[in-house]
Amino acid sequence: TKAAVIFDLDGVIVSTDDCHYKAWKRLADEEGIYFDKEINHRLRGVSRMESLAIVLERANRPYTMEEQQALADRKNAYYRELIQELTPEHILPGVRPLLERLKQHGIKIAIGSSSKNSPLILERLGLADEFDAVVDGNAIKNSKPHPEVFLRAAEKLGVPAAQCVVVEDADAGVEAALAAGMRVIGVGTAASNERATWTVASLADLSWEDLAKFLAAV
Ligand code: G16
Ligand code: MG
Repeated sequence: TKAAVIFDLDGVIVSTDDCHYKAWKRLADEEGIYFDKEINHRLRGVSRMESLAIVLERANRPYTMEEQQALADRKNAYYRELIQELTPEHILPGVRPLLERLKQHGIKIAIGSSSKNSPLILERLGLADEFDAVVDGNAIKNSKPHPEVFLRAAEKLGVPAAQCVVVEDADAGVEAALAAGMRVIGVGTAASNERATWTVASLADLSWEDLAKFLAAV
């Protein structure tokens, strides 16, 4: 197969989405801004500043640009405190065996994440050297649903976009992959996304035989 696989990080490799929720919730509570899991859902795959704009929709006063930057920095400090606790045991079920299979078959793998904290997360998980390419929030101008992150990953892998398959948990990420001209496997929250090419509840449920067939068709 000529295919390559690009993995989203948060929600696919590791459940940092709960850490994001806790950090935004702490910030919102301190600022007296209403925030719940439903609003949090809209932040998946979206950049930090765009996430803040969504959180501030419920604010009862305007925030200056300087204040917004300070809020984003504060949220990130809370978030980094939480992700310090990550260990290789937090890698989601099914991920490790899948990465091993892909490597055995010479299929290139990459990370395509909106998160500027990707290097720290990969390091905490012991996955810093596992991928052929990592493109994260530090390298891109436009966050998902813009295709930039996945297009850059394909470029770094040296594989045409049409031969890349993306694994995503967020609707914004599914749209980004499709906009990049890639096929997309929706997992977790995106398992119910009808726009995804293929869906599985969890990577632990993905059979290698089925995936191999899917990749061979690319
Ligand atoms: C992740 C999360 C988003 C988060 C974004 C930016 O993207 O899903 O909720 O807002 O990163 O994170 P940071 O503040 O760490 O730069 P992905 O693409 O890995 O799912
Ligand atoms: Mg995600």
